Amino acid sequence: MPQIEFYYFGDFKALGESIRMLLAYGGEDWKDNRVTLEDWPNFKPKTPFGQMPVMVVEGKQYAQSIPISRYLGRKHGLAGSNIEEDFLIDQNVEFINEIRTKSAQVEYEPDAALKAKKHEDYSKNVYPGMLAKLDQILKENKGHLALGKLTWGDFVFAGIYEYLKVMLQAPDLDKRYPAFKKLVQTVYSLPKVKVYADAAPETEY
Ligand SMILES: N[C@@H](CCC(=O)N[C@@H](CS)C(=O)NCC(=O)O)C(=O)O
Repeated sequence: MPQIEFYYFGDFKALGESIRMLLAYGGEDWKDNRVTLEDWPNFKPKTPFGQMPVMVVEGKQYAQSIPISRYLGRKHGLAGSNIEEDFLIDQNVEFINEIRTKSAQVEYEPDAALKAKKHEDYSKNVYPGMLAKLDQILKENKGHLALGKLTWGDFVFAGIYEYLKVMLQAPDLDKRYPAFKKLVQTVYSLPKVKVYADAAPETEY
């Protein structure tokens, strides 16, 4: 029986992929439970927050994608070497999360006309500044999210990147910000992550 059971929607990388990649990077004995939309209503009430991802270690359930990623990063030598360095990783991971939540306000707007209006507004007034800031952060950190080296924050970025492109309605993000795609490739090229990704089911984002 695997030591760690991981649960997330099978058809998506989104909030689950950083954890899958960190489990692979750490050489963990883990099972990648890819939950279907059909099975989800039955599993949902059994999870801590009614959401996935969920990770089960020694029979105990843990939830929330960023804390799980942080935990695995600490466990596998991808955290800072003091609390100030940890702060810098957290700060920049939180910024990515802020971009995600802003774009979710648009993407999950049920009224189609309002959604289009919000998208136009955010595309003009919100996203450009945030994306330019993120690009600047990567440039100041030698292509990484923080500390000028590989940290668990890079896994969060790489895991969520394709999902962000969809949420931002920005299929041209690779072209506009080549540093983004390069960081994704850096993480996916790590040998154990590559083994995981090559064997993983194809998902769009
Ligand atoms: N803050 C949570 C958000 C988790 C979340 O939004 N999960 C979504 C999938 S990406 C979910 O489980 N949706 C199904 C539902 O709410 O029923 C995290 O980062 O883990």
